[in-house]
Amino acid sequence: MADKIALPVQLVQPDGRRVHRPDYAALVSDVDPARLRALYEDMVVARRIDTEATALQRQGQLGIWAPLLGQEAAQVGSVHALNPDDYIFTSYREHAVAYCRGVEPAVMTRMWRGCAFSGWDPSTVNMTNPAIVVGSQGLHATGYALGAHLEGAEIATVVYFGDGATSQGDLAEALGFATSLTAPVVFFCQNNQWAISEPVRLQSPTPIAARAAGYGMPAVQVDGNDVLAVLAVTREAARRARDGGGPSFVEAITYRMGPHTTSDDPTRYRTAAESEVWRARDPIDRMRRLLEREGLFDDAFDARVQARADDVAAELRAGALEAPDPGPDELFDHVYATDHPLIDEERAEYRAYLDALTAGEEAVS
Ligand SMILES: Cc1ncc(C[n+]2csc(CCOP(=O)(O)OP(=O)(O)O)c2C)c(N)n1
Ligand SMILES: [Mg+2]
Repeated sequence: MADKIALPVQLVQPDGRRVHRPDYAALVSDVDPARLRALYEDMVVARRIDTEATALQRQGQLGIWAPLLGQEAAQVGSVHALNPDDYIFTSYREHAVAYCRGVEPAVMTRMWRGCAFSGWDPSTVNMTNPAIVVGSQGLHATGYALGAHLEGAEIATVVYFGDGATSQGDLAEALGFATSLTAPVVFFCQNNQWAISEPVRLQSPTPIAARAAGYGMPAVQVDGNDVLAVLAVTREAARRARDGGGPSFVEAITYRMGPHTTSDDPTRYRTAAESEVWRARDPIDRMRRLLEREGLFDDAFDARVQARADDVAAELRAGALEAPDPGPDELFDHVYATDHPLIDEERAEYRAYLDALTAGEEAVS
């Protein structure tokens, strides 16, 4: 069956030229030179955060890291479309979203270093901690959006997930509930072509966005390496949610240029030729070419952006290395919001066990 999805929305070509697309261009007509430069800077800084965290993992300072390399435009463009009171639910790869939302880069590394059970307080930035259980955040977002809708809050809730997550039951349930109950949620799928070693064609023989029609929700495919196009389509979907128009589905077509995580070796399952094709579509190069064409890129700006990226990377490294290890008791602190007798009992039992170990060591020495 033929899909009914139009060509992916694109506003900037890989060579930096603008695409004549008045309908979507109108949604970003307010994006002035300063905002264009800010989008570029955020992408460069996000990539630097990613590089630094990857280096820290290779140096044994983080247990694992999930690189966002290649997905900077999908993340920066979409988060720039949101208001501070819009609420964000994410998976484990949305470091650029977290950065733009105001999460300190060093704080992002804590979970990956194994010294925090999650990371930040979601209520301070209106963005949840990373969901590792693939697709689970779809249901959390739909529930949150529904609650906001019932309370009359005019906000959008955005949920980020991958192409692989669309094969999860949780996502199917979330899409069903969201349309049946008119939940103001934006389903933002970063189709980065791979779910670890499984190519997207195994997740869906039709375009992923085409599935949304079956649930009765509007969907759009966008060039996920085009930060302006992503900004435009996400603004449209978020506005629909805030205006009571219900859920929308955005499929951002992008590419995971790096490994799934630092534990993965993608050369075992994909070709260098494929990666080369996507290297030519690098989202940061594209934005740089646009800025150059429009006379907005010069040495001073370049130096300023690089200096900012270096500062953020230094902060990330220092903060990650300084993060104190949690005490063993902290394991019990976040199970329930309030005290619970069973947890108290388990904490006491675990303490007694640790004391016995220490006593044993002292006896031996
Ligand atoms: C419910 C569940 N099943 C399996 C996994 C293991 N797992 C972690 S990431 C991943 C692939 C997810 O791919 P995708 O949704 O495309 O996101 P991406 O990693 O590409 O950003 C899998 C299978 C998991 N974390 N949770
Ligand atoms: Mg994927």
